[in-house]
Amino acid sequence: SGSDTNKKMAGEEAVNYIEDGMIVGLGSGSTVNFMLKKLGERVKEGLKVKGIPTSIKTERLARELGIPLIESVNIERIDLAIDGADEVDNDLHLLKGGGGSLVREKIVDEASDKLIIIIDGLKKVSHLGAFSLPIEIVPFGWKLTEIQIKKLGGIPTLRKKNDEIFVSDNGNFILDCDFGQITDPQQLHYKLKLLTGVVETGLFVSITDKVIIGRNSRVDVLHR
Ligand code: DER
Repeated sequence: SGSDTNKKMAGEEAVNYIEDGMIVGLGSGSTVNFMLKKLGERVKEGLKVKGIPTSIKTERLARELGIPLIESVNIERIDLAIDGADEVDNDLHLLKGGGGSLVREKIVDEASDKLIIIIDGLKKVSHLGAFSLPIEIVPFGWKLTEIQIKKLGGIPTLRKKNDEIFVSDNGNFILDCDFGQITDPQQLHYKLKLLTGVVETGLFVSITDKVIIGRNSRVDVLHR
């Protein structure tokens, strides 16, 4: 599909920013999967990298592709993280979590010296919020947390997968919350993060260095 072509272009362009000897944060999602396939080729050609995966699905694919991985407990710094996003606004703030990996993604992405986001053009928006905001919450008392989120103006939906409650790699639930247009992502993130049952939100504010956009059969690069 058109967006696959765009995702592939963006993903493969991002690999050009990976230098020999780097520790690289490996994001999650279908755009990142295109990046991983290209990175696997470069590793076969001799590129020396160590990857830190942000989800079990990324870990599996990276292993399949022969990309050397480092244990998360041993990680002390990350040179470059490459990740996808569901929406990117004009200040390069992100709405992420569509794939359910937002907690490990944010741990890696915010710790990294550099963060490159790879998207197809459809995800570049003027304001975040057309896509519901994923919020990872503790399963205990999840309906009480849901009530707190409603008080902040959100309309939460418990994420399901094949009619079962979706459980993240960290054993938590995810509420996909409609807040309408999000004009101040920092403020909304802070308010949500204060709620006891909230583990993390999909608002990645002021941490992106570069966005590589695949659109109209070319790649555009945006800098913060
Ligand atoms: O969950 C996430 O934040 C992922 O990055 C994901 O939403 C990006 O999705 P895609 O690359 O499959 O479109």
